[in-house]
Amino acid sequence: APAARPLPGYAGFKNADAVIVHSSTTIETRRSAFGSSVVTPTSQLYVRNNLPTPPESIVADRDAWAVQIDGVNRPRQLSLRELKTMGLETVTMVLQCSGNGRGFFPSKPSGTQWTVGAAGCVVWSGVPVRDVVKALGGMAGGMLYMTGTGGEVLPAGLDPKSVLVERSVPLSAMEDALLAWEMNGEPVPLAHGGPLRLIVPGYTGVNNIKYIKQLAFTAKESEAHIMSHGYRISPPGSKGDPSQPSVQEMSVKSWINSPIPEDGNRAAGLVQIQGVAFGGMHAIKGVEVSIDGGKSWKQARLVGPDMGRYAWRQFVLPAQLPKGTYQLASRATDVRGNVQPETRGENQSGYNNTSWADHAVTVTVA
Ligand code: MSS
Repeated sequence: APAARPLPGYAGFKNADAVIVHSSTTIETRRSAFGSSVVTPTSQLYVRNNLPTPPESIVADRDAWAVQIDGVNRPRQLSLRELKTMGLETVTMVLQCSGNGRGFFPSKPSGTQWTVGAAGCVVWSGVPVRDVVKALGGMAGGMLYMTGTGGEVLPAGLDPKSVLVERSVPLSAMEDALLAWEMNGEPVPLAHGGPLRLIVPGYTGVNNIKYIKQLAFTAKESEAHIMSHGYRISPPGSKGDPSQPSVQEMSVKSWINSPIPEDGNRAAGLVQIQGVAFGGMHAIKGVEVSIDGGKSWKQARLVGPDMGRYAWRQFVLPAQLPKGTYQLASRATDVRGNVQPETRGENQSGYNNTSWADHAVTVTVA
């Protein structure tokens, strides 16, 4: 086996045994490392950076970090110190890369070959965006989008629009959005967007802008390439363009984390089949588990605390498994009745894979 890549400096605090380092900007949580405790420890949460990580110096004096708020009646710059006086809320949210599950597309779309580990369930604390808007006199008229801009220093000599990390989401997403300075009980580490990150619950990873330097209410979507052409659901064989849907709301999905082939053979007998399930925008209603590749299903039990509709739930199905080979699959349903589909939605870049068949595992019990 090739030697594992070392952790990049900005992610040196990660648990090297719990992650797969794909590149200096992409780190995936191992399927075997998700555990059964709902919240994903920061030390094993995935990382996806579209640009080099900003220098550590931006987290040296966190309270001094400033974000420009535009598209409100009194636009101005606010420091993190000021934001902390304006409001406080906590939301537990599944942070999931739009490309999570890309590795299961037979077409092998270009990009990181994530399987299940470009996702985690994270507790975020910060000020509700709607409180900030209120404090600045309300939103200016005619605005349709909330547009967040990342604070990276852009590589010189390039058209800024081609590299800038800037994303627009519909105004409806503002309702539960936060400007967050804390995650999992600690100041947000630089690797995950500290000192300040935009959190858009229910929306795919890319919409959650790290080291946010500008939050604007706008009449139009951002013209940055990452918005206009990147992260679009393009038909296979075509290029992204602004007419195609952008990756936004997540939909219902689940997968099994134990038993899995990576953990070696299980002893025959009672096995606790377990995994995670989330609805994206809506809470999970139930999860079914199959041991025969989807021919028959049994209702699993939801385990542990319910951290709200944007969080994931652990599920378990106890099963007596005699010696043999089993195809284990899980299929989640949200409270709106949306059922996780059998097949992926084909698209050029391998986004939004929620197929239960793709996420099934073949396990041998000896
Ligand atoms: N932000 C910024 N500023 N930059 C970058 O690069 N990326 C994205 C988000 N945000 C970025 C941002 C992505 S793309 C993702 S996923 C996320 O983030 C991740 O996170 P973490 O913390 O995990 O790293 Mo895909 O859809």
